[in-house]
Amino acid sequence: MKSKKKDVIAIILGGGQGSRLAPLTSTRSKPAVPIGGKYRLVDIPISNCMNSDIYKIFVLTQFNSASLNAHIKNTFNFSVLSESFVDILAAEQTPDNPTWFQGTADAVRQCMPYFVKHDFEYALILSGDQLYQMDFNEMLEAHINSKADISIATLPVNAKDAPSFGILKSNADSCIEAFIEKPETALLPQWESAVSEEMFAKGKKYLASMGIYIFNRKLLEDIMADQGTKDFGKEIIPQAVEKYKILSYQYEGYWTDIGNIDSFFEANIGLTDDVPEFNLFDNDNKIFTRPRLLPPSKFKNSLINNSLISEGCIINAKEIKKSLIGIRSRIGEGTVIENCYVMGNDFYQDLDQINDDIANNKALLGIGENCYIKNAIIDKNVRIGNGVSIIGGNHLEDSTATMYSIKDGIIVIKKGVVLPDNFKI
Ligand code: ADQ
Ligand code: ADP
Repeated sequence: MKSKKKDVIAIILGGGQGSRLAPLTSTRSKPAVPIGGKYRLVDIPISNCMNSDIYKIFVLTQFNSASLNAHIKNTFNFSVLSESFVDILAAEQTPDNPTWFQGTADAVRQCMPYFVKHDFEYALILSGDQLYQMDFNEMLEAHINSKADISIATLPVNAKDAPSFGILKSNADSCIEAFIEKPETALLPQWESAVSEEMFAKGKKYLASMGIYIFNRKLLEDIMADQGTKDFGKEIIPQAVEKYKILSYQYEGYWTDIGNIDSFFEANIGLTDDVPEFNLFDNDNKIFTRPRLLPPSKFKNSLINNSLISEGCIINAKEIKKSLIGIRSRIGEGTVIENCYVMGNDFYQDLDQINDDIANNKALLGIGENCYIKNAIIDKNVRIGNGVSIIGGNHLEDSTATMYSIKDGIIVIKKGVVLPDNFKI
């Protein structure tokens, strides 16, 4: 293991209510949502920290789910390294704080007593719902060299995306002179920046905040002493622009927000591209996750194209294309799966359980025979019978039912539900 960065703590904002990722977040906290077939959302920022030698990591979450605790405890056990940890800090009611975290800054404020117990000079504040690989040391070096009080990682975006982000303007020294959180489209002409020719050609003329911040410790402590501010994007950063030196650390690599069902689905399916923008097959930038000691996946008569198949699967499907198949998935003969993220299962059924289910006419864990599933997310531990058809697409309106939700044409089958034979959506 590489040497540790002693003077940095990382604070991962693990999520508010998680409503934009519902129903994936209805039984678990956002950082525990599975991605990429075998990972969890929180693995991305934690791996970026580890790849940058940062080993003092806090994950702030609105509620503390059993799955998040188990995952962190079993995966990121740095106890052999002194002063190295991944700690989950969940919103808690205390006599001073009767409420949940009221926003990103409030989450950091409520957890300050835990941070200040540690030795650090810089706090690296990260979002928990982004897919990217970034060396935070380069950003830290730029922050230190420029003698900034705060640094914000930024990237050029186009006019369609700009209203979803904090947009800023910087001077020739890359110091931020103005910042607006999520501007209306009508205001955009005032917020154009000078960007590289390559970015300009793509229409990416606006510099967006990636929600990745470095604060000097003393300044963070001072800012957090003001009880009135609840949010970094809406209050702290716009107010700080007037008072402090804020560096725009420009990044041009792959980065995407995965905070809602549509972007989460697109980012996952993007991993099945011939050359995905997010590289899981990288010797240096590994994505760390829980090692599960599962058997190799087994296939029979299946045609598989542009798909990621995780460990421990039993696959007899006819065809799988442009899909991610999660750990321990079982897929029956004749089934076709297209453009889907199947999250897999937490356990296998033994033969007795399988025989009981067959005797009781209950669908087995996994996906049955002769199903057709397209444009869908299948959460964990789902039982889909035979002859089931689930076809998502823009022809469907957003809706929520007991067993599934539809968002932006993507059908999300909820965790643990049973869809009987010949069920159709
Ligand atoms: P948003 O992503 O819209 O904009 P926000 O919803 O506040 O901002 O979320 C930032 C991160 O904090 C997310 O990972 C979220 O899950 C987490 N979070 C939100 N509320 C939380 C809470 N109460 N407790 C713990 N974690 C919480 C921000 C910035 C923009 C910037 C974009 C880039 O405000 O300026 O452009 O990020 O994505
Ligand atoms: P999620 O992916 O939804 O966050 P959890 O992590 O809470 O799920 O659940 C995963 C854990 O639950 C695994 O460790 C698995 O061993 C266990 N588990 C869940 N259901 C069963 C079951 N029916 N039989 C055995 N183990 C189970």
